[in-house]
Amino acid sequence: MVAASVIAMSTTRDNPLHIDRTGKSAEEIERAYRDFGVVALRDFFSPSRVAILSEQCDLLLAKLKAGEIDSARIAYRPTTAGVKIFERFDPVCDIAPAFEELTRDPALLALVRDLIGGEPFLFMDKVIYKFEDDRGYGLHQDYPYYKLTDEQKDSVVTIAIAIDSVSSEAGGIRFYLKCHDRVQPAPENDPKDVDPEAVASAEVWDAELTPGSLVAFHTLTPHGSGPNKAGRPRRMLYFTYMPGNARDLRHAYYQARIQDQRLKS
Ligand SMILES: O=C(O)CCC(=O)C(=O)O
Repeated sequence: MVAASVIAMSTTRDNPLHIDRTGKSAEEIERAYRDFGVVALRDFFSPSRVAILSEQCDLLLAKLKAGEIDSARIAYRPTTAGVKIFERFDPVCDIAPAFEELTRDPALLALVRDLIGGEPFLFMDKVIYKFEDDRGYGLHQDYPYYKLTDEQKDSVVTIAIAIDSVSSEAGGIRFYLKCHDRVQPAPENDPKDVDPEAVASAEVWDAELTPGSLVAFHTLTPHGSGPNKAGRPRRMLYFTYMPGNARDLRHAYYQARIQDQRLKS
């Protein structure tokens, strides 16, 4: 049974996309993920766990302000006025014990195992703070950014965990449903992104999440986000998993990111 408040947020009433984990079988969750390319599970983590994650965010921010964090893991984005603003730590788990512990949470790993069909390896981990006026992300699929092989594309999942509540006003994420069967055409000047025209007829889902809820989305699911107009940060964790040992791939991904950071600074 889908909760009434959730139905109101969904694009269609029969859409099992945004579901309450209680009473849902692993098969139902996996089917929703396979069909739509995204599935949201409400209140996956308890309020006390969320409080620990929130404290971890505050601690990291205090370290950032004290100049104690290596610049290679700090990323900025533009505000709506085009000013550079701090956005995320990427990677983060090696400097954040509460996040690292969460990546090994048994319920989370069981979910990921079901979705990727193998033993999860943490390929990418980051925390996005999305402060007020952060402009958000253009429409994209993660796949071209991760430099994966064609065989890997169906077995990579990102788990986005809400630490604060997420809504369109707070720079929430829009997911384009049932578009994860291919690499979508890119616009002329952004070869890694998705041309909005290519998915214009797709049904969309604007994520509305309570703290502790999560969204699992396929590496080919087009998504983007708007500016944060909520007058508060909108903090989310992103863990990307793939099966097997992807240590070299993870290393190559982060080496390339560090190189990019150096070129930008
Ligand atoms: O957190 C957001 O607003 C979007 C993040 C996103 O799209 C990404 O990291 O791929």
